[in-house]
Amino acid sequence: MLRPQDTATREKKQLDGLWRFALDPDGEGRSAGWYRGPLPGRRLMAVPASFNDVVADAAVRDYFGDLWYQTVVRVPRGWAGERIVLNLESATHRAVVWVGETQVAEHEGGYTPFEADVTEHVTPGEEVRITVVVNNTLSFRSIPPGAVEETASGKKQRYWHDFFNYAGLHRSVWLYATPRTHVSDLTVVTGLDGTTGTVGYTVETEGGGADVAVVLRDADGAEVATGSGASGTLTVADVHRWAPGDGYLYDLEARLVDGDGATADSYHLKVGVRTVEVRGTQFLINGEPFYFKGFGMHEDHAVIGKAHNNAHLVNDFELLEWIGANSFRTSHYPYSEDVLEHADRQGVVVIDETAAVGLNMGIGGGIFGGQGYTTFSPETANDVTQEVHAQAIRELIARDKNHPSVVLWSIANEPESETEAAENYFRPLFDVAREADPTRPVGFVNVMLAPHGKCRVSQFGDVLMLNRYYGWYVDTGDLEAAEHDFRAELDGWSTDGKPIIITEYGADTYPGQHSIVPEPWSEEYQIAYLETNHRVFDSVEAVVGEHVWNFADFATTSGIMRVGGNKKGAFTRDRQPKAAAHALRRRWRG
Ligand code: BDP
Repeated sequence: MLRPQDTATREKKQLDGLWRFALDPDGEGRSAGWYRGPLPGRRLMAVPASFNDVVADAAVRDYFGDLWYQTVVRVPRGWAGERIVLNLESATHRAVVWVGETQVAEHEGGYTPFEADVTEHVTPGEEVRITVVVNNTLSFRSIPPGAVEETASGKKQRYWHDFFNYAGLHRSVWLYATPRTHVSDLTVVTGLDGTTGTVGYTVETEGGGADVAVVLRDADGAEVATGSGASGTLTVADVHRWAPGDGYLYDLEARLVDGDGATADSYHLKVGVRTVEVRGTQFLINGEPFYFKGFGMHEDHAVIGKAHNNAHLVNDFELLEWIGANSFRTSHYPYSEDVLEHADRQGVVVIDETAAVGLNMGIGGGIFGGQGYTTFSPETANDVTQEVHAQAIRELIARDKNHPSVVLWSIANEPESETEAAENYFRPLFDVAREADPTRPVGFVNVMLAPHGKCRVSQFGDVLMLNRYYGWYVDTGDLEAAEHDFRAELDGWSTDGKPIIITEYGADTYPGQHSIVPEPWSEEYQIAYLETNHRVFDSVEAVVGEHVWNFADFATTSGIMRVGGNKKGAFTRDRQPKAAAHALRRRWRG
């Protein structure tokens, strides 16, 4: 799906702002037809935002079920005769959308966009009511999974991922207009042959016959290549490569040309010319070995929760630059497209992950064992779940396939992977990813419970991504043992002959907690822990990356393992450096 754009033939209108908002604890809104008129009550909600922390009420924060959003918008009068589309960048975790009294869209999955052609339901120049019912309940049929359990105090939402289940309209909502004959999709695949770059392109069209013309311009706007036809390959002599630290972008314009030679539609795509390849234990970008330095992150901020915000976006990237990070993982869900576009521009490398987190009943919220369910079974994660998961992979790749920053797909974080059931569940999902994108490596993130020799899913990945907490969850406080045990495990993984990225290692640290002796939770221990891990990585050739868990402290479910959130950040939640941030900066910037 193409992002809404303003071009010579297109116009977009952002619907962000204050929307009417109502919780629906009795689940009556759908049958009562709340979309037929103004929502009950007087509450307003910011869009984009997670609703949870905006309202000062525990019952709202922990609410699960249907939540309703509504706005009234005037359709620009200049859009008469155009195709008009309503686009939601994310509705967590699912939604139904009405325009006036007509249902126009339904979508499962909280972190990928969806849209509806609403041309027949709106009149340019007039107002229209848009109502969205978002549902944030997690079940064994959702990605991520969860369960609603009966407790002495009523029904409670349970889930097995270690971050707060923020929900709502986290990203922008758009109304946009395109010509009836329009570009509906665009795919590029880039290559390098010495100093010559290639840009293979495919343009999909809807709404009638038109010829396709493409133009590639450099960052200064000078034309460097042209092509015609729905697909083809452009060559660029003396290409300026997209590379880590050098986010050089060309602009590809796809134009539909009608019988008179006039432009019927125009769409622009930023293109970074680079290659990605796994060779033996190396991860190559533009044919050169790349070492990942950075973090697993979260979209997580005070008040707005998981909402996208441009000031926070720029600030987080400034901090990545300050500390010397060259990459991050979108743990544990697809991030806003604004994040990917910024990574493209900044030359920051991204491991792009689906929202499949918590598919492991051996672990939950940092606590091992005893979750009371079997991960894969007809009643828990089953064929239906697998199809929802497959769709999540397809939608992630469809959205992000053209970003040069994205070099690797992660189809799940720490799922159960040591059983036959896991092997059967995941085998076809790797095929789904490779079919959707034959050009990038695919992997999943392995958990400590499935070490080398026991994991039955890592055989399918091109890269090994390992989350390991030697010195924290195991060998707690004993860094000497941690160093020994971690190295021994990595020696095992090294025999697989694939690159290893340590996608998580980290120690909870309470800022301001100090200790002369190696005391977990102290700032000194976090540094000593990281240094121990780094000694191990530096001694294992197959290790091609280190992503500290986490970039910043973040909100999670409350419990005996967490003090005001997960405190493994190098930065605090409000982005102040802990001592470890300075230590990482010394290592990464030299
Ligand atoms: C891993 C998870 C991550 C957690 C982290 C932790 O991948 O989401 O937050 O450990 O325990 O299990 O801090």
